[in-house]
Amino acid sequence: MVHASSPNQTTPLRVGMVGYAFMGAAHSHAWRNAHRFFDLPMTPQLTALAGRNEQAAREAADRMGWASVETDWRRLIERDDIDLIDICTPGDTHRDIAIAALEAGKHVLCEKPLANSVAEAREMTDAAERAALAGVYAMCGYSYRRTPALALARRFVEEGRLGRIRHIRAQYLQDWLSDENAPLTWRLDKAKAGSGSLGDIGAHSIDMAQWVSGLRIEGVSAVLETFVVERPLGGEMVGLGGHGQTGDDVAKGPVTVDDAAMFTARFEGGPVGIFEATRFALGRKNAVRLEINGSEGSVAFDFEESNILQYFDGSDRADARGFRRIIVTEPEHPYVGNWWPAGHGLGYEHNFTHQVVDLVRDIAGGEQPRPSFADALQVQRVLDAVETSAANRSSWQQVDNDVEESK
Ligand code: SOE
Repeated sequence: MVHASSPNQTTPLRVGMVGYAFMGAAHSHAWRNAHRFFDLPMTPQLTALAGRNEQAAREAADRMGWASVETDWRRLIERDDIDLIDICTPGDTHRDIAIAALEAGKHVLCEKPLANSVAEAREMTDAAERAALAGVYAMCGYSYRRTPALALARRFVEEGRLGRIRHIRAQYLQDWLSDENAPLTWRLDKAKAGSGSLGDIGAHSIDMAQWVSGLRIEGVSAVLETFVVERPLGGEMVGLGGHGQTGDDVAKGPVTVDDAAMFTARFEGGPVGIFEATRFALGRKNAVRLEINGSEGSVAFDFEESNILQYFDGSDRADARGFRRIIVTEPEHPYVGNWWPAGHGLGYEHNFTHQVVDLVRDIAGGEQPRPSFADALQVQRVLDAVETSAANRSSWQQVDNDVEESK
């Protein structure tokens, strides 16, 4: 492993990544570019990529800039020339890979949601906390924390610009499952993905709402729905929707997760929240929305206009009040100063680059990167409470927020 003490400009951080589909591509881009735009105390090296299909993994490695390939993640972890394991695989693999990596003294970046159950997330958190004592760190990839407009919203909350928070409204809307013939992929298989819209995208909303507001969810009442209960087999297990085969004789398999998740929530200190996550919102591609209303002001965000933060300042003159549309591209805004001149805008991939920047700086500085596995375990507890509530006709479910887990 790389030791946290006295890193310098030339200290490499040798990364081994497991998985190479959508998230793997986004992470590869980040590992390749972070140090080219930000001063980093360590330089990421794309040392090895692991995937079971050797030919496909080699093609992905060549395309995305990885120096070597392994066909077994265990071998990746055994290698002496790897300092950090980046987990970009479905949720059913997270626990085993993360724990083995941490026990081998490798730092870990793990895609969200942290695991497929609270029990797995708890084990991973225990392993992460043991490893942190030796300066080996783990972080979960709730990447929207690194969207500049959302980081600005959090700054406004911390500065007290919103006053006392009353409403937190979060939606995550996609439409790639609207087509009933879209094929069955791993994201629709409970054994692989843990849950559907809830864990895939609702988990982002939960993390984002809690992180921006600084408040944890205490309890929920939920509804889950599966609209299309079976789908054509043979879908790419790595991609999103696409077009499956049609016709009566097409073999189909069961969808075992929710298509849509909705819940009301109470936050600590009094605010109420409403959440919606769906992959059936026809026309909405990646509408990650958050609105917070306080006694002094409001903020509103939609990832479909990801460079904009809307801000209402209740102290403005009554005749001039209205939501301001802040274009979050000024050097004063979080992360933005290292990119383009004002007004030129950032995109989805920048979240992952910023995630790498923060992770590398924390590792080098001997600081726990956030969201920690403990933070992600708490999100997992909210997901669990939502599922329990929905299974019990929306009965109220307290979230078991452990006191020892920090926010
Ligand atoms: C698919 O719904 C997905 O790729 C999520 O898994 C990601 O976390 C989200 O950022 C984009 O959509």
